[in-house]
Amino acid sequence: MRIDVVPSYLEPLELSLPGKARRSGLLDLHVHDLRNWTHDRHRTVDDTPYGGGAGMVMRPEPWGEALDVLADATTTLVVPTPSGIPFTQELAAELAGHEHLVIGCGRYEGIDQRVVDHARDRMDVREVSIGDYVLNGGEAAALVVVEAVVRLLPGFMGNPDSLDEESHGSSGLLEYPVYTKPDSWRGLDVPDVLLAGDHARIAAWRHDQSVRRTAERRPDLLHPSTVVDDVDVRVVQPGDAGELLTLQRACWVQETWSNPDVEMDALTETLADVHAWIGEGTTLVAHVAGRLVGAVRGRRHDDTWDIGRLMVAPDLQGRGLGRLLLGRIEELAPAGTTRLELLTGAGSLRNQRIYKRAGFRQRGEAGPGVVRMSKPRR
Ligand code: JD8
Repeated sequence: MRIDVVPSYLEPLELSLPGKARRSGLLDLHVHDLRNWTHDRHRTVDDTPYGGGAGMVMRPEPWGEALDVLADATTTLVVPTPSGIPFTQELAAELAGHEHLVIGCGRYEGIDQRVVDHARDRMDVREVSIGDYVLNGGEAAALVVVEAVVRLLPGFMGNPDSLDEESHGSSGLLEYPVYTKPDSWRGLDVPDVLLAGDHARIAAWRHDQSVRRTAERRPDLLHPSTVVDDVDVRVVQPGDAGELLTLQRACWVQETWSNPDVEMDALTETLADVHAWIGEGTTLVAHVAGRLVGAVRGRRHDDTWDIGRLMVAPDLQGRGLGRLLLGRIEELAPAGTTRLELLTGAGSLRNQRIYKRAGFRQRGEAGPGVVRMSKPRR
């Protein structure tokens, strides 16, 4: 593969991985100074923006001439920009199959838009962003793109299988935690399963760790079916009360661990109390393989849809089931309600993270050790 990078000061490209790829002949890498395509004494590459505004814009002419020389119809022009499509492992893998990439690194407020518009009629152009934050230029992004693409070049990775187990690899899960010697360090031990040599149990543990991490940190990556196979979510029936009482007690015991000073009425509720609360508002229950594994209730208070009793069986937590139930009960918010609200333990940080990811924001205390979280109804 040949890669041309404009403009030039990308010495880091000489080091590390691209350097190794060059030495192994897999990569033909060239970096160029855009000023080589200027003709004025000051070698000017920028000018003031049409329409006014702060900063400078990169002139089209040097870019046009550079691409006339460096690119042709087989080229893919990659232009890092905060307004680009997300640069992902999938896109990196696609680009790794291309013959020639030109990566155009902008500076200042960006490159005159006509450069990309003109190129689109002549070659494949990808405007990409490496993340939802703002850099001062495209160079760092070019480094990211080059490294992510080059390491996928056929023949580059010593053991290509390891690519599958990586985050964002073919499993779509985040990678599992890794350990090496010593097996005990500063009082922290390596998980026994990794020392026992039972490869089937190690593989199962690693997969479970990957699913838990992904649900915890990137539930957006989890395909609903990965959450928990064939979840059936329906409106509660009186006959569910018994299982609900069991689930409730299990979940609230857990809540006492992270909120030791909070009075947990639900812990001492009886079957009759359960029948009472499922009689108010709308309660959804989730079943997996016929087992009641989750629940959530919504009740209307004036313009607020009051969400509560969100429970997930302890052995199935961390797999997105809570998000699933939260999303379902949100959808049932009656017309005329403008806000969604819920209460949770001040110590229930994991729950709060799930609610924050779902758009809820803390709205102060709702009593000793209990916080109120809410969000506008969509
Ligand atoms: C290229 C100029 C700076 C951007 C005014 C700050 C990518 N994920 C990303 N964040 N930022 C970039 C990026 C920023 C760039 C250029 C990429 C060229 N700038 C500009 C617009 C606002 N300044 C990026 N990929």
